[in-house]
Amino acid sequence: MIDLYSWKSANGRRPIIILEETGTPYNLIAIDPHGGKNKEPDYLKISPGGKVPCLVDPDGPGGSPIHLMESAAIMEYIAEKTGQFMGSDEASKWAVKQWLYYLATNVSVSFSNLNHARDVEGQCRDLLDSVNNHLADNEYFAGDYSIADMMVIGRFGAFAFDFIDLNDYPNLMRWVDMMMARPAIKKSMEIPVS
Ligand SMILES: N[C@@H](CCC(=O)N[C@@H](CS)C(=O)NCC(=O)O)C(=O)O
Repeated sequence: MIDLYSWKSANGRRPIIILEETGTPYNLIAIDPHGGKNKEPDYLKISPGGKVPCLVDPDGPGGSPIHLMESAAIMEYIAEKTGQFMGSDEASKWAVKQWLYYLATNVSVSFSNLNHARDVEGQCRDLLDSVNNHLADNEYFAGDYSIADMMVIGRFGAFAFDFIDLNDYPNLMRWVDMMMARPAIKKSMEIPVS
C-alpha cells in the first residue's frame, strides 16, 4: 500500500486529492514540517529536500519500490499510474503539464511567499489576472478536469488573505465553486492530518 507523508497545508493536502479522486488506497502519515522529524536521516532518505509531502509506493515502476518528493511529481505519478486526470492524448497531456508547472512554479510559490512578505502582493494580483482571464474561456485549466486544477484548489478554496477579495476575479470564483463541489476535494480539505 502507498504511504503518504503529509501535513494539513496546501502543499500537503494536494496529493490527497489525486489519491481520493482515483480511489487509490493509501496510508496517511502526518509529519509536522516544523517538528524536526522531516530533517531526520530516515526521512531524508525518502524525501531528500526534508519537506512534506512525500510518497512511498512499494509497487512502483517495474514492480520496484519508489519514493517521491514534490507534490506536482507525486500527482503526475498517481495520474500516470492510474491513467487518469492527465489528458486523454499527447496534446492534452502537454496542455496539462504546461498548466501544472505554471501553477506550481508561479501561483503556488508566490502565494506561499505572500504568507511572509506583502511586497509580492502585486505579483500575486498579476497571477490572479492571468488565471481569471484564462478561466473566462476555459472550464478547467487544461481541457478536462486534471492535476493542473488539483495543483491550486487548496490555495484558492481556502483563501487566507483578507486584503485580496477573490470576488474581484469572477471566473476564478466560478472555478473554485465548481471544484469545491467535488466530494474528493471536500474530503481532502477536511481530512485531519496532524
Ligand atoms: N514545492 C513543494 C513544497 C513543499 C513544502 O514547502 N512543504 C512545507 C510544508 S507546507 C515544508 O515541508 N516545510 C518545511 C521545510 O521547508 O523545512 C511541494 O509542492 O511539495
